[in-house]
Amino acid sequence: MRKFWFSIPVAVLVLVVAGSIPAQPVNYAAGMTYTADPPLRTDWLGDSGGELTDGVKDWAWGPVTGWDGMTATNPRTIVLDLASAKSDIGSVVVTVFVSISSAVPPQKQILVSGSSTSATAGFAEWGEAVTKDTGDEANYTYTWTGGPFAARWVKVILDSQTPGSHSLLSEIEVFKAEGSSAVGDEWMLYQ
Ligand SMILES: [Ca+2]
Repeated sequence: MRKFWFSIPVAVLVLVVAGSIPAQPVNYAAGMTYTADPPLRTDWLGDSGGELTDGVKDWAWGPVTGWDGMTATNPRTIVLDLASAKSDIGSVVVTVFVSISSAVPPQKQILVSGSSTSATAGFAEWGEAVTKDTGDEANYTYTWTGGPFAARWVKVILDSQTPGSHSLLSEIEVFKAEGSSAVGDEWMLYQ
């Protein structure tokens, strides 16, 4: 009996501690490769090849890459290769650099689609990534949620605000759908 009464508070404590730590979202896009169509203007902002998946998204020119509005047609697409098939993509977040004073506007629209076939075929449209246009000089976060969906390749399609406008971005994240863990479910019983 003594052992029984000792073990219950310890078990509750473990559940409380485990339940209070928010799970870190899994970003499937981290460090992954991508292709762009039309090609990114690499001589201009200097994307060394991985700026959109390197985790750096400060509001500054350094982490930014994209398309020069004077030369790139709309729409402008990025296809991320997640390296292996995923079954549970829950959200996609695109960080867009906006500087009105430098003539870099928000995007008119960003659409998200996914494919399990290849980087060039089999894409199903998932929906629009939306943001709140604050008018600020800031990064705008365009977010699509609606999964879980399966895919290996994720495409984002940007339409600039008006023809001739730049599309500049610093990061694309593809998050695993959040699900409740077994520990989380047990913790709920104690609330
Ligand atoms: Ca980045």
